[in-house]
Parts: sequence; structure tokens; C-alpha cells
Amino acid sequence: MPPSQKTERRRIGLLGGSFNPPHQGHREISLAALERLGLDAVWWLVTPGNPLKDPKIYADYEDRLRLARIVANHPDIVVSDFERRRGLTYTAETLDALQAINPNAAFVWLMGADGLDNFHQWKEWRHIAETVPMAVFNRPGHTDEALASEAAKELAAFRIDPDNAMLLSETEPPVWVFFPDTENPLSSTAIRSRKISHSLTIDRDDELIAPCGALAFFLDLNPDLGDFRADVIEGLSKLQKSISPKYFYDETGSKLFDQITELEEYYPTRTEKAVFLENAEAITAAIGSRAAIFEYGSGSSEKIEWLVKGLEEPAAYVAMDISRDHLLENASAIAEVLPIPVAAVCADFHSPIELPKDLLPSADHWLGYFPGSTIGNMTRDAAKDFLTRAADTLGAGAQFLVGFDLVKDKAVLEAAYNDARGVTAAFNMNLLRRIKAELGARLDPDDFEHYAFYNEDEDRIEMHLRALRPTVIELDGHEFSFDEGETLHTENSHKFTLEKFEALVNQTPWRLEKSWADEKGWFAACLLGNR
Ligand code: AVJ
Repeated sequence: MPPSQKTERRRIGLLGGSFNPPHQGHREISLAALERLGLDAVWWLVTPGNPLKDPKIYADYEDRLRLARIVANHPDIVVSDFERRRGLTYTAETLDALQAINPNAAFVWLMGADGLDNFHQWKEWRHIAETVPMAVFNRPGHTDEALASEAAKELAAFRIDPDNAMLLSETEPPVWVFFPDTENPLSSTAIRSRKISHSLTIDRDDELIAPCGALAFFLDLNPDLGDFRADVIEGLSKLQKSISPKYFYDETGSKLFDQITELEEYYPTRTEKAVFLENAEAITAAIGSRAAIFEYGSGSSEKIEWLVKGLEEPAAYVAMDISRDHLLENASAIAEVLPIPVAAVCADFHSPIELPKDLLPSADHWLGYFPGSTIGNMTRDAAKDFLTRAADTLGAGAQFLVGFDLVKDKAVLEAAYNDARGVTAAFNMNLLRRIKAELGARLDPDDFEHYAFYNEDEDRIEMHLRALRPTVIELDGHEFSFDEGETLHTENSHKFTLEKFEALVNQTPWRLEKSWADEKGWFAACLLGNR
């Protein structure tokens, strides 16, 4: 992962409290802080219980979170259950934990003036003051009596003028500011125009872990999405013209793939589902208790339900995908229905991934999950490298559950990629449409045909676009000519025997623990372990 180029740190205000109930005062302080301190976001840290207060007076935690999200109603206010997830009750510990996982954020502690009154009774309050700059907001109608409090007196020398408040977040603590009036400096029309219905704050330039809506965390590793134009030019320049299958999956391509999975001839998706569901008990028993699941290429997160239901005390589900918007949408949706913490990581599994595992402390071990025979798209070397990286990501004592397509009768294989309705052909041809529409290439799709066959030497289905007659693709002044019958190679879909898969696995830190297949022996699920 290249280090972030951004030199300016993200400025984040932290407003802690029981939010019992959340109210406009919380919102006013947050809006004032955003404006006057020049913050990028305010995180509301909803504490499960204030040790100074009686636990019986608390409303249900989920209710407080939900209500807080409604009251916040602002794109830059994020309601977080971080303290509950980490089992933290003291602000001093929460701050240490947040700084440890977000070294690139500049945190500011926000408080109402009433908080200052008893601040000197907080656990390690001096440590707090030495750890983060603080901003105290007087509430309308209150006098400046908070300034007479014990903590205010002791910290008096570190107080700066509200006129310099913009510098607060970048000033070395201890430092604090007191705003005698917390009138919201934004006009109400300005607030209204910024209202949205949910509060998701995502940083796209920084690698940042933010508490994010219903998600336990969202980690954005800013994956390289590839340069379609450069990759097409490079691929068309090769002796065997080729292009990565990842470019199949624009919106049209993704819809076509969904249709493929429903086709009579396309057995893999339904066979895999049957393998997982029919062996659910054995699979979940072999995984054991308190596994945290990390799904590679989680897409619509549909396949997690095959697994999670039968698992004993699953600890967490972390969805990972390269497509940020789909990931957030699908992971957030699954977070609402799964009874375990759900998080999301935007990344490319062709690069190393480091998980913030300490955010999910109850896990006994990690389980990589890679269904869909996507591993078949990789060359053997790439698959070996991928499995080796995954062992690193998941750590010692991890397991890895992989679904892959098995070698079988050639006619069955070839039919699956040459369906009678021509959906696979349309899926393949969609690439030409994209090259034409998005890159402005000059080409005639009618000069090409879908071509898929089983290459027995390589144990793989190959998909190509084959020229029906001599033709040219013109792109950015380049002319790429095709002889009649010449192909553009668009995809490999490797098939394995169990023996060959195990031989591949043995060249990585993993060992085969168990495997399952359907009666016909068409599709397999393997559980690997690195213990
Ligand atoms: C998603 C890679 C598993 O190889 O069968 C389906 C893609 N290509 N039909 C596969 C695909 C053509 C699919 N994978």
C-alpha cells in the first residue's frame, strides 16, 4: 500500500456521552465545533454506561444509537458504538485506542460547559488534557461559571483565545479553548441544505478507519482501480492480445453475470450453493467457535448467510471488495440483519491487506472466505501468491474456506460457457461495447464473435473475442489489426482436481484440512488451515 500523499491530517472532533437521550444540544455543539474549529467530522461516542451514573437509568443502547443518528442528521456527524465494541468506559482509554488505530487523525475533545464542572473527577483527566486539544462550549443561558471549576483553574495557562480556535486541532496539548456562547454560527438555511438522511463519513484520500453507520468500521485502502484505457492499449499491443476479466464487470456486465448464474447450462453457482448448504453442519463444525470471517470479493454479501447461520458464536463478518460504493451499500445492509459486528474493507486482493484485528477483540481465529471459484480466474502463480498473502493477512491459527470448480466432462464445461441463449456471449461482447463507448475506440463489434473452449493442457476454460474477418481497432491513434480468426483473450477460468488443488496449496503456508463436493463431483469447497 503506497503511503498516503495527504499531508494535512483529518480533523475530528469527539463528543462523548451517554446520549441518554441525544438532543439538539449535542447537535449544536457539533455544528459549532465543525465551523469554529474547522473540523472535517465530529464523531459521537455513545458510551454504554457512565461509571459515575446509575446503570438502571440508561435507555437500551441500540435505542440511543438509533436516536442519536436521527438527531445528528448531518453528513459530517458520525454516531459510533466504538466504546461498546471495545468494552471501554473511560475517555482516557477511548482516546488512546482511537489514536492508536488512527495515527493520521487530529482529534479534538469536545464538551459542554457542564462537563468541565466535574472534569477533574474523570479517570486520568490530566492524561486526557495532555493527549488531545479540548474545546468547551458554553450552553446558552449558562454563565461562565465552568471557568471557576477545578480543572479549568489548573489548566488556565493552556487556554487559548476563541479567535485562534482554527489552530486548536494542530496545537500540541495541553491546550484548550472556551467558547462563552455556543450559538450556532451556521444559518438555519445552511444547515437545512446540508441535511441528509444518514450519517456516513468516509475519507477517500486517507487510509482511515471510521465508525461508519451500522458498520463496526470502514477501512479504505484506496485500491488502484486500474486504468481501463492504458490496460486496453497495453493488452492490444501484445502478441496474444488480451485484457483482464475485471473489466467485464461494469453495471451491464455485472447484471449479465447475474443472469449467467441463473442459466440452465451454468452449473457452478447453484452447485456451489448446494455443496455449502448440504454440508453446512460439517463445514461449520470444522471451523469451530468464535471465528471472525473475512470475505474476499464480497460483492453483494449473499454467500455469507450460507455460513454464518450454522457457526458457533461467530465473532464478526468483514466484507472486502474493490468497488467502494457497492461494498458500503451491501455491507451496511447485511450489518442490519446479521447478529454480529459487520465491518467493511475497500481493497484489492491482488495487494497486501492488513486488518485492524484489535477492533474485533472477541475473535478466536480468522477465517478467510473465498467462494465463487474466483480463484479460478487467476493463473496458478497468481493463485499461489494470493494464498500466501492471505496467510499473512489472516494470521497464525487462521483457516481459509475456498470454493472452486472441478475438472469434469469437456462437453459440460463448454456448454456452461456457450449457453444457448447467448448470455455468456453478450457478457463477453460487452467488453467491446465498453471499449467503444467509454474509450471512444473505433471498432465494429459485428466483426467479432464470442469464443469459449476448454483447454485441456491448462485445465481451464478460455474465453476470447475472435475476429470473423480481418479488422482493426483504432484507439488513441493506435491501430490494432486482427487477422481473420485472431483472438482477444478475455478470461481464464481454471478448473482443479482435488489433488492438483492440494498440490497448489502445499506450495503456500496453508494445508488442506477438509474438503466437500457434490455427488457428481462438479464443485468443491476446501477448508485450509495454517496451524
Ligand atoms: C466469476 C470467474 C467464477 O469463471 O465461471 C462466467 C465468470 N465467465 N461465465 C467463471 C464467468 C463466463 C465466472 N467466475
